[in-house]
Amino acid sequence: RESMIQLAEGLITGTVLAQFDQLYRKKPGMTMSCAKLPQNISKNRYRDISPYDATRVILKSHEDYINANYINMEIPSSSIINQYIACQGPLPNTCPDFWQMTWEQGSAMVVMLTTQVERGRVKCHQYWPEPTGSSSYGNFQIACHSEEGNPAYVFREMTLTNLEKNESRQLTQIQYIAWPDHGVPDDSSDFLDFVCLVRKKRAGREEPVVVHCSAGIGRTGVLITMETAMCLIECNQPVYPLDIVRTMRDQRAMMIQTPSQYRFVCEAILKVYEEGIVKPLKTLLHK
Ligand code: PTR
Ligand code: PTR
Repeated sequence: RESMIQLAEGLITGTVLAQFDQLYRKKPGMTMSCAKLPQNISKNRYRDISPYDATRVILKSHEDYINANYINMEIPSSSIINQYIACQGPLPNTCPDFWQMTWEQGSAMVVMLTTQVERGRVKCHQYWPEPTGSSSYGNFQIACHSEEGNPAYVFREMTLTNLEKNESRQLTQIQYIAWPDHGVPDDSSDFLDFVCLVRKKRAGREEPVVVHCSAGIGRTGVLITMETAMCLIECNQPVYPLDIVRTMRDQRAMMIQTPSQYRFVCEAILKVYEEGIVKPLKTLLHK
């Protein structure tokens, strides 16, 4: 409760945003040299967005690079550690790597926070087939069985097959549509419903949830902050958003990109605290 009063006051006085502005974007001393190796240059969507070497996801193959970091968010006084992989939106040449990572890390959920094209620019390659088709990406075959949703988000159920091992797994992709990069979601209730869905889908599973937008920092950072805050509120723990951002930036640089994104998430945290939003899954699915 005290942390919430502090947050509300800080939003009014402006100290919350001032502290965000002062926080380091990259953790001092962390290197990002793997991203700059000649053979990896073409695997980065943006020249200025690279993963830390220390926390990058390493593919189990000779060419082991992908622009992705592990992000672990521990909830104090509970046994909960929410695990994520934050990554960039796949490029045409990195789709096989993306599916290899998802397979090797055992992820059963992919959260996508961008559309493929925004303002006439490509933000993410469509790395899955149209429903109800299937496509191959390197050693992986993806079949998309269904697609349903509402104006704010879409669900897709997929089967991921490792063609070398001849093994298959189910996977859900949830895509949030109404959220341009460098911006904030059009509607915070839709966004909160979406984060509730992620929480419910994750329930009881330990594997990391793969989260991406275009660069994998701005919108991805907002989502992870929000889920962490919801979890803290559920566990009756204080919520200090700046600490959440710092913990994320210690694992992937630049998480949460703009002050307006930070303000948005702080206001959404207050809203969850005040309204105690934890809706039943059914009401979310059939809106
Ligand atoms: N800085 C980017 C790079 O290093 O590749 C170039 C870039 C800049 C790419 C802005 C995309 C950018 O965002 P938008 O597509 O929204 O203009
Ligand atoms: N060079 C790009 C820029 O600064 O515009 C990199 C970039 C692109 C950074 C998109 C963040 C972006 O947003 P998001 O992480 O939400 O996709």
